[in-house]
Amino acid sequence: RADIPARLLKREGIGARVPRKEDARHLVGKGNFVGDFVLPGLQEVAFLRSPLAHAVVTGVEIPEALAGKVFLRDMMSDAVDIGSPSSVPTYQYSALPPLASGKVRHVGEAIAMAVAPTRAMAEDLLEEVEVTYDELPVYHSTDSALAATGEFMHPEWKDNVFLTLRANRDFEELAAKAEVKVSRTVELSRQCIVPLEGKSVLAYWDFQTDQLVVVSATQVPHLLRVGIAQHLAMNEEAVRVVSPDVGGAFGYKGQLYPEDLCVAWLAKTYRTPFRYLEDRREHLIVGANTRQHHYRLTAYADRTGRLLALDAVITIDGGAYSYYPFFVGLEPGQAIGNLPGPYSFRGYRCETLCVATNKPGFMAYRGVARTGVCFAIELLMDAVAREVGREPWEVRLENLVPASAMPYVNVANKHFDSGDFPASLRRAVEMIGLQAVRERQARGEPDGRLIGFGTATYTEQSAHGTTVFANWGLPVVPGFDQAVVRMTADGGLEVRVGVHSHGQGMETSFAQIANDVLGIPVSRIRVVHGDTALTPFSSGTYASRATVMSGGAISVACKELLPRIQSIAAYLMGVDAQTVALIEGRAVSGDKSIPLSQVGGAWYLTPQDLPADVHLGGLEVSRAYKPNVDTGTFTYATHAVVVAVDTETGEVEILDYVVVEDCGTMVNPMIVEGQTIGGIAQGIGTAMYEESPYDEQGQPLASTLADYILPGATEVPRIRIDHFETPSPHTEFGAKGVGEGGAIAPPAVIFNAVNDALRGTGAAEVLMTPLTPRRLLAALEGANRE
Ligand code: SMO
Repeated sequence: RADIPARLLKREGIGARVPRKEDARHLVGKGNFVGDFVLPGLQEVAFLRSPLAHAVVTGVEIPEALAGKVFLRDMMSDAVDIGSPSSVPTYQYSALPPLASGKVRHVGEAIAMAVAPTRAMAEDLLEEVEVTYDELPVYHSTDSALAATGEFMHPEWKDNVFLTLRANRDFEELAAKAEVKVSRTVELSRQCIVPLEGKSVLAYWDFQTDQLVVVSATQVPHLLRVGIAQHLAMNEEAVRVVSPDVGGAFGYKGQLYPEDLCVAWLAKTYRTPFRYLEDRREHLIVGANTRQHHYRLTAYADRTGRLLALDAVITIDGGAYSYYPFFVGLEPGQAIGNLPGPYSFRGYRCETLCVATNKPGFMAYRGVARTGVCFAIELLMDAVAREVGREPWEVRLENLVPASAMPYVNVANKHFDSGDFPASLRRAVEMIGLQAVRERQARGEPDGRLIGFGTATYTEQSAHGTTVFANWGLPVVPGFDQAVVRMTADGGLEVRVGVHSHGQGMETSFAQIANDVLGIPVSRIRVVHGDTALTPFSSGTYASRATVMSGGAISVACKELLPRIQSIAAYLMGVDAQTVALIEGRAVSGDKSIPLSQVGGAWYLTPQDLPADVHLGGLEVSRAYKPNVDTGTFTYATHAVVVAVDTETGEVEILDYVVVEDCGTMVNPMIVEGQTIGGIAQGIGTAMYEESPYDEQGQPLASTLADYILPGATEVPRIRIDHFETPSPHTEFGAKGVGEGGAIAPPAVIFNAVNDALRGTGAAEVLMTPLTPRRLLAALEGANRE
């Protein structure tokens, strides 16, 4: 291939800004979501939900006329409660019934379901159902749950703690050497995940294949299939899961939910189609919650601000139930493992409690615990800088793992593979023009607003290997992935993967990966995903893993297919296979070339044109792939922001936002930027707007989008992005994963910037998300009183 101009080889391959193939159908409203399916006889499902947060259900009365239309748990004898097993020591198991039996443990827990031709009719049926309750004490907070002395959340529990994790590495010894000790308590509020499309599931019986078909908005179609088979006592081959277009997932759609099981059970039992579509109010009340972490932190440093040790207690409000298969230990595990961030200190003590309360269960959300830990360590880092009287970014430079130390194993046993953390920080500071910002800050704004600068650097582990999952004690631990690639008779390519694309642009970027190896135009490469009948097993799309894992599998499969295509082409052209290159859908050797349709046509349709030995391999390859280490890849980034704070109204405006990120080899920089900006929009929501508070009775106080505030276009500033591109030494083409990163740093940088702006006002400091005007004004008032 030496004589082929690089321009030709790379036009659509890895690194090209190829427009997203999937956008066309969405831009004209032709996406195919669960809500779009039309099936004869389809019945819609509605759930009767508990108005109480904690109660014994003493009776349910269903009028006789509703027999066969309204269902309770005890009618579903072949369904088992959703399990959430984990072998992590200290973990207390919770069973999540598909419909409540005996007890309800949060407002909105489903007690009965009704089926009817429309959702409205199904809801009307539920009006006829009478439920009686005996109220129980409500654990509305981790404090009240920890104070409980009896009537714990689940049978056989000895307290209200899901699990406790502890780490201690050389803490006492290194803390004793510190000259400076800085403590802070910081907190992130409970929030919802709010994908555009809520939880959605449709199920029917396919009599032709004799299968239960579950069409679900899921990010883990194969794991959902495993889960449904296990929980409905079915053989896995009798279940097919289809995941069509999905309107965002973000962690919310990685679980087997009670509603999935109920709808699947109806279709299995009655062999007619049923569907449930979560509405927005249900999402805000019942949908898995996220982000709520509480940190008590102490940094031990020398007089220059160099950290020696970190001490932390993390408390996570885990809600009422642990889900399947990614149990409630995911967040505490990621929190204790990632709190040390990208820093090089060597003393670490941490205790992490995950407490059960009367709220919906807790789930990872884009960034998985790292939004919390980044907020915690980065606010603490600024506090240390203030204590030692230095620029916060300079103190960070002292503490970041330097490029010369790579690869580096940190105090929490994270194996950083490559990259230059300090350089990303320096570049971000340069891009934001810090000196000019400081001058502007000192000058003062004409309108009296205060200017502040904040920065944060984080790492994001992806491509977790089997041993990492196994250490979390999960029931499913596949740290690998697979791809099937098949050349068609007319020279096109089909790529089958078990991960699912729901906004990430994989239909484009995966085609680019195949194009990079086989030179087939992206327009002739079809990426098939979202159907367990058509795709190889995969644990699914989460943890920013798809490009590294499935992308890697596509690449190795294509590399195995390449010589087969070359040898057929060589025979047809009468040249040596070594001389054949594939470019833009043609096999090229010297001045000879043939279209790949001749290669495919010869193999599939006119094999008599080929010698027998060319046939053996075939033009379809299935390959499994995992990176060459189990410890994953580490994308990193520095975010930096300038804000203006109005101390009269409490409003904060983001004036500038820059990102310097390194996700290794970029398959499509345009998609990397889109992912980063989308993540930042969600991170701004966490930082400034989104909150799902509960009162002392466990009642959710934000149940519509009028009181659960999301950022819109006017709240998201223009974001400037620069890329470093340090290939991972451990992955197929150097990718590290980027899907979630953008959502990690926004709360940290925005709070650091606001606290920087408030420095002149005395002791005012904001330490809890979201940064509403009310919280900011309260911090100012509190400081003035002191
Ligand atoms: S929260 Mo993500 O889907 O790992």
